[in-house]
Amino acid sequence: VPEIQEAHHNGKTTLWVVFVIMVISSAVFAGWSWRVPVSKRLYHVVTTLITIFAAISYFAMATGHGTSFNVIKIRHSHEHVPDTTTEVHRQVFYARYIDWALTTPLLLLDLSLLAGLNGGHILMAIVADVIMILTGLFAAFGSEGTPQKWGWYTIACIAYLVVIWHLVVNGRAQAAAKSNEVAKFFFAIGGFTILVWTAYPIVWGFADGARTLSVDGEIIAYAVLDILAKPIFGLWLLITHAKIPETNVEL
Ligand code: RET
Repeated sequence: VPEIQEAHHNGKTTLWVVFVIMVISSAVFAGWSWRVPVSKRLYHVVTTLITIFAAISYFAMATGHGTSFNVIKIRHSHEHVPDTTTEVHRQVFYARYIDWALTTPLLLLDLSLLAGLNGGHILMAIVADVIMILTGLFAAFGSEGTPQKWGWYTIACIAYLVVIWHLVVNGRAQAAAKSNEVAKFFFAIGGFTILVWTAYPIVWGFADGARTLSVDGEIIAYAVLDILAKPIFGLWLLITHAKIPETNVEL
């Protein structure tokens, strides 16, 4: 009999709660965008799309879709008798990766516009980010639990370092060129982003990686991070954008 690792009551409830939070955030951000002139709506549009994608993804997960079981075969070797295997079937919510593949580029776009990054740097950061998410997806369904999955994980982490590089080096330099206030705000919200984002690969390591965190624990951990990375990030960005005219983008 395989060991089944899947969502239970607490996990499922959490998915619904976050779904509702994402819907409310989307409504607030969309309503807010109508109150600013069309030419100043870019951050509002990007930020609203982020929570709309998240709401769709959470709806899928809460209704039991966007998920699949990863079958891990664990081999046990014994002396004198043939090897035996046991199986772990762990639920993986691949809907998350679809969400992240769309929303993390949009979050980076928000930060890039804020800093005033040029097109080449924006594209590089976003491509590295998409590579990070897709290789993370390969890691999650990693080859029946073989060490190869940590290979994919390593590639994803390297791609993540490229993303951070763009924010820390290019982002800060460009933001400083805009104004002192923009530089300060970029440092704060960029630092917040790096802290929150870095928690994802850590949670992953205990959840899909080592499988020591239960599926419910994983859902709750990602729920907290998703709320920080999307609605809280968005609120902070839009409120501050309204206060600092140099954050305006003419696009
Ligand atoms: C994975 C596993 C492989 C290694 C790395 C990861 C990084 C994920 C990140 C996700 C960020 C998500 C956000 C979501 C929405 O709000 C794919 C977990 C480095 C950084 C911000």
